[in-house]
Parts: sequence; structure tokens; C-alpha cells
Amino acid sequence: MPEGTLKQNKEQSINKIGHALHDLDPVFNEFSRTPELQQLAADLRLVDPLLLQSMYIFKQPRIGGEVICHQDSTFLYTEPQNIVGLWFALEDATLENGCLWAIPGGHKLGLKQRWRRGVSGMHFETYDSEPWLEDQLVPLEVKKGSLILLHGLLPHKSLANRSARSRQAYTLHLIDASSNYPADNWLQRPARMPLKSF
Ligand SMILES: O=C(O)CCC(=O)C(=O)O
Repeated sequence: MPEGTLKQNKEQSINKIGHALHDLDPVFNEFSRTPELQQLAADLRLVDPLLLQSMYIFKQPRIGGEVICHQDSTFLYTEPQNIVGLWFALEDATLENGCLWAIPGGHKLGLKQRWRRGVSGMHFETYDSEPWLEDQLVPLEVKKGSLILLHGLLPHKSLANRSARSRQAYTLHLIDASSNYPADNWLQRPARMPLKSF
């Protein structure tokens, strides 16, 4: 609303909470640092995994917004590009409440953009200005409790939630300690809060 008042209560207005729940909150720390997830990281050939960021995404009933097609490496760039996204469905994710969509094999198409910090602020650096072939996106409808693994280069999106049901998700992004995480990435940790492993 123009005057800054909320249309509905605060709990149903929050878009997402991030980006260090796994380090700041004991509940999310416990959820994110399990032997099973540590094994998953090893299976994904992350030799020395670091938990880079976490987000609680609410996708609220009726007002949950669209997330346009993107690659996570655009925002969380590493050299080499080995970031992995873990997307946990905390509720059933369906076509009606805005499930994820992804382009099968799209992680082989190369990085289109980087969101970089420059002298005058953040900007996109574009390597490939061709739009995503959105007709190749397929829906990833999943049950509550499912985990979707996202390669950092996989193009994915989610549509707006116009339904009466929320579509809550928790995401965690992992990198390998041996990869370079540039100082001009948007997300930076203060020195007093270094990234940690499992
Ligand atoms: O959960 C969603 O709707 C989209 C999340 C996503 O694409 C992301 O955080 O990179």
C-alpha cells in the first residue's frame, strides 16, 4: 500500500528470509548440518563443502510473486562454477501454488549473466543476451519433504502463487572451499562470520 500499511498480517506478507539462517538460528543449523546432507555433498564431489547461504521462501497464498528464469551462478558466482542449490519443499509444490520449473539439460548452456558489484553499485554483466527458451521449461511438482538439487547453471523459475495455499521452501547453497568466491559477488560475509562446513 502507498502509505506503507500491510494488506494482510505480517506473517502472510513476508516474501523470504535470508541469507544465513543456517549459521544464525539453531533450528536451521540442525536442519542444514546433518550427516545425510554431508554425505550428499560428498556424493556431489564437493571435497571441502561450505554452506554459503540459506533462504526461507514463503511463496504466500495469492501474493507469492513470480521468480523469473535465472541461473543461481549469476548471483553466487564461483570459479570454477561448482555451486549446488538444495531446494527443500516444506509444503507440496504444485502448478497451482507456484512450483519450480527448469530446462532439462539447461546447465550445459553456459552462464548468461553475472550480478557484479561495481564502483556505482550492482549491475548485470551479460555474456549471452539470448532469452531463455521458456517453452523448454518443465514443471517440478513435488511433495512436501522432497529435495530438488539445482546445478548452479540450471535455468529455473517459479510462477506467481495465485492459489489459497502457500508453497514454502527452504534453500541452501553449497560451494567448495577450494573454489574462488569473488569479492564482487553480491552476497558477502563479514570477517567475523566466516563460512563454515557441516
Ligand atoms: O522458490 C522459488 O520460487 C524460486 C527459488 C529460486 O529460484 C532461487 O532461490 O534461486
